[in-house]
Amino acid sequence: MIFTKTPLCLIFVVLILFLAFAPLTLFSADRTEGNLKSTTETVVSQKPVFAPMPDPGKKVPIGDGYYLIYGFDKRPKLGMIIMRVEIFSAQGEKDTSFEVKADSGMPSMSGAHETGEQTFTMSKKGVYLHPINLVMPGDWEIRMSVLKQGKVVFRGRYNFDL
Ligand SMILES: [Cu+2]
Repeated sequence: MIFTKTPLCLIFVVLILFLAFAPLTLFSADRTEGNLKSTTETVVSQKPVFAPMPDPGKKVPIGDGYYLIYGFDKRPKLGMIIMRVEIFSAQGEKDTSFEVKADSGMPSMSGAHETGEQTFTMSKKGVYLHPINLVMPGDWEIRMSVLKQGKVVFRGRYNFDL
């Protein structure tokens, strides 16, 4: 009698244990995932990512078929240079409804030369312009943000040696 009952009892106990702990396990897995996700989002919002851009003069896609072409008034050298940016639609029409911002500095001297994000001005010919002061030789980085109606649609960086 005992021998026939034991397996049934065992199965019953295992079943009850499973029912009792399964929801807990699911819940804690869910929570861990939520925590991880929010941690990642926090990191992203604190440190925006700037992807390396193609060289000056080349098309840089900025989403929705739009692209920009950036360059400088002269080959970057010590002193003040003017960065110029033009934005075009997929049809190749110039678009001046964006806002372009940039910060620049030396990655090897983080915080030493950064001016903070500054907004480009618009020339009569529809070119976004911004002066950048290259105060010493070495590695430089320009971090550019393109905004549409206040929202960032593109971030890119240009690294060069002086
Ligand atoms: Cu420096």
